[in-house]
Amino acid sequence: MDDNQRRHFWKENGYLVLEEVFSPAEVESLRGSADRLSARAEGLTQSTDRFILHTFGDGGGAPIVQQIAEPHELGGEWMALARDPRILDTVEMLIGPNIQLYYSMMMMKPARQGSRAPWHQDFAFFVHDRASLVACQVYLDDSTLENGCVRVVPGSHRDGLLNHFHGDEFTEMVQGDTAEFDAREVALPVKAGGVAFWHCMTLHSSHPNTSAFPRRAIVFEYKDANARLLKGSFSASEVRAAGMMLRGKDPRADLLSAL
Ligand SMILES: O=C(O)CCC(=O)C(=O)O
Repeated sequence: MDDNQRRHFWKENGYLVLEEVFSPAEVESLRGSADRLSARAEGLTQSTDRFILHTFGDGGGAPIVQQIAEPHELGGEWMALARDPRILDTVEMLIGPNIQLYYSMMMMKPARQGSRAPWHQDFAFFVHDRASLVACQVYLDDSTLENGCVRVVPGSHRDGLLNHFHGDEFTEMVQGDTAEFDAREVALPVKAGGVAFWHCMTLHSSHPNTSAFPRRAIVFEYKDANARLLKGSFSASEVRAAGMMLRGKDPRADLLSAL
């Protein structure tokens, strides 16, 4: 696909997969960094803001690291990855030239224990005044049907925000019957070194990892620097990301210089 075809595909479908963006040597080096990140959770018995742990089965085993929040704050290699032009050129094509990093999250999805992500739209977690945010997932391992690759509903980014609330409570998943999504879903297996992008309104989910292999991947959420947070559960990240301009013009620059 050339850039025009990619743009068109994205507009129609709300997702895009690029294979072989990073070389095997780069992936190997990122895996080593991911191992070092996980090692920092050694000795923890419960989750912290940084390390989200999970204990499986009867609770007798040691908790394992499921997710690591904001790895770009913990290692220069993750920040470099967030800034990599091979990613940002595509992000620019999708949301325009003024790009901020909103948050990052390492998904460890361990062998046989990585859990499912129910159907959701990322935008529900951080409603902005415009839907110009994009998730970019970089795969450190092959992502397969067996180890719980991401699934998307093509075109769902054009259908608006669905209800993620049960009464007053935000449930982190779309409420109601989701069988229709299962019927329309497209699974996105991507090899290590590949990258998947999805629109902040695109319905997506993933199944548990039933394989003997982990599915490690890092998600970067990028936003058009002009998009303003209205409400959301990522307010700490919003504070962290303030000033995290990666490319283009900071809309606050004129404001600040006028002070
Ligand atoms: O990596 C996964 O399995 C799910 C990722 C996801 O749903 C998200 O980052 O919003």
